[in-house]
Amino acid sequence: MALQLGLDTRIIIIGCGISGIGAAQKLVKHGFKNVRILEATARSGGRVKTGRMGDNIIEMGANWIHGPSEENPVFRLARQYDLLEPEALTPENQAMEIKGHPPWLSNWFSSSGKKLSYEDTYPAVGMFNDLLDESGDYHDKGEEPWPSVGDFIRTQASQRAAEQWADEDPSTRAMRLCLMSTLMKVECCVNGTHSMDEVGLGAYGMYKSMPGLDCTFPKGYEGVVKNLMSELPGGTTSYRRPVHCVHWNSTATGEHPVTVECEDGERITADHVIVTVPLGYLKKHHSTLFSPALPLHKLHSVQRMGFGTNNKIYVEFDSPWWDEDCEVIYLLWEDEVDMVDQVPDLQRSWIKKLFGFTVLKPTERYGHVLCGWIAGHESEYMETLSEQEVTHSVTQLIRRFTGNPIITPRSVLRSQWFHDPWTCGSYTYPGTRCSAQDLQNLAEPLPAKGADSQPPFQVLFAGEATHPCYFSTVHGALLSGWREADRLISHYSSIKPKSKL
Ligand code: 6YU
Repeated sequence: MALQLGLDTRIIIIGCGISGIGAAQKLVKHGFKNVRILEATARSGGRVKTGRMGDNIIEMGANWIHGPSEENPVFRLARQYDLLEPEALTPENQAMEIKGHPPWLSNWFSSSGKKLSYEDTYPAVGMFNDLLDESGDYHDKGEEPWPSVGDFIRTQASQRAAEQWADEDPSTRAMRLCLMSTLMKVECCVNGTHSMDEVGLGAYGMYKSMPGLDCTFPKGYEGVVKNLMSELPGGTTSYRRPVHCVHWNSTATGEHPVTVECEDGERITADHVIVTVPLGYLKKHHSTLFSPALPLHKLHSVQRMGFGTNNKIYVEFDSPWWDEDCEVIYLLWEDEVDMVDQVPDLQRSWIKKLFGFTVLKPTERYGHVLCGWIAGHESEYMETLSEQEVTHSVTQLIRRFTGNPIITPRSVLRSQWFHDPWTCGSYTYPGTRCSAQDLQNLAEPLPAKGADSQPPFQVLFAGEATHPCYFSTVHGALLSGWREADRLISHYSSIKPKSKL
């Protein structure tokens, strides 16, 4: 059988996140015997990271399966491993077309301590959602009349507000524009960017959503990781083994063209290395991670693609201050008529970037726990503060917006993805100068087949940032790992055994 060829080939995978695990699982399943994962930290899962807050299971990284339906491989695995609630499996849930924005029931609070009604909020929410939908269309149109999604939304919203809300009193118009500032901050979190001014209008539509109403894992996202890991032979992964440099195209090592140099000085030779480190890490360390250096076109794509920060701040209360059916709480600052998504002074007003909270459901399981969301440089600054300082700012914020001067959280817990040395941020977004070519360049192996006289596919690239339309997600990461495993599988399947003389 042709596939038997190459099964002894040495394959090293850098990173034990979902893409690295997926690549290893597929290679092992196909009979490759010499697969090894080198992971910098002491755990598997990377940005899939389940934690605890008291008795509650919470997610520090990935939260939902985005688009849980048949074509989503994470959904299929979660179903196979029996990790989901029955509701997530229903045909109705799988068929819902939400385009990345679940139709959650919301409560709106303003900075003067007022609760807004549905009538107050729906005109601006409707206009904003239309503008977001329209932003996605520019990719297929092949034109980019504004450089960024932020510019497009801001100009169009001002114009449409002047036309459509001309008869409203000035305070109503102002409140609606402030509401759009909050929704811009929501989008900063969704996209993992500092500002929507940094997300390319033409590139925004490269991201594709799948049908299905986003769902969570009652016992934690890491269930997927644990089940996948159990399919690998024991000892496949070496933990606390950061890689310092991948030496490729090397003729000095005899049979094996690649040498992986670990930070502890160990040097491991290989035929192929699959690099799955996050784009944030690659941006910071590319010059030391590869020798020879990355080709220029690949490096430019690493630099052009965006990688930003989105953090969570979990807050637990003794009793709720939101409606029983509420799924998301939005905070509206009454001085933000300019549709801003950045604060003027990080130290004094970083907390203004927090758009609000999602409510952990069901209440019977979680009690009264909210998850606050904050993106961008304000989020990176938040990471530098002590837990007490974060708790203080969140408490003051909630007191102001509820008008309740004594409300006090029982506990607070936040993530710190920007200062995680192996991630350096949260996830990928399409920057203003990006195109589909950049994602293609990120995924391109070194050297490409037939590029020169060196053996092909010495260094392969997987990870969420390398998926052409599902970047920034767990399913994108998994598919990218499977893609690179398939690349090697078909490479060895296509090699004809040499006939014996
Ligand atoms: C999703 C969601 N979600 C919230 C937050 C975060 C992310 N995502 P990994 O980093 O996992 O693995 C790499 C490993 O490499 C790691 O273990 C390192 O330690 C190791 N490493 C690094 N350097 C090394 C070295 N030198 N040597 C050895 N090892 C090294 N995705 O599907 N649903 O709800 C969220 C969310 C706070 C931080 C998310 C979500 C993103 C996923 O978590 C992420 O993509 C994958 O886990 C990455 O796996 P990986 O294997 O590639 O890397 C236009 C437009 C766009 C709109 N985008 C909308 C999409 C929305 C994205 N949603 C995110 C939202 C949340 C809330």
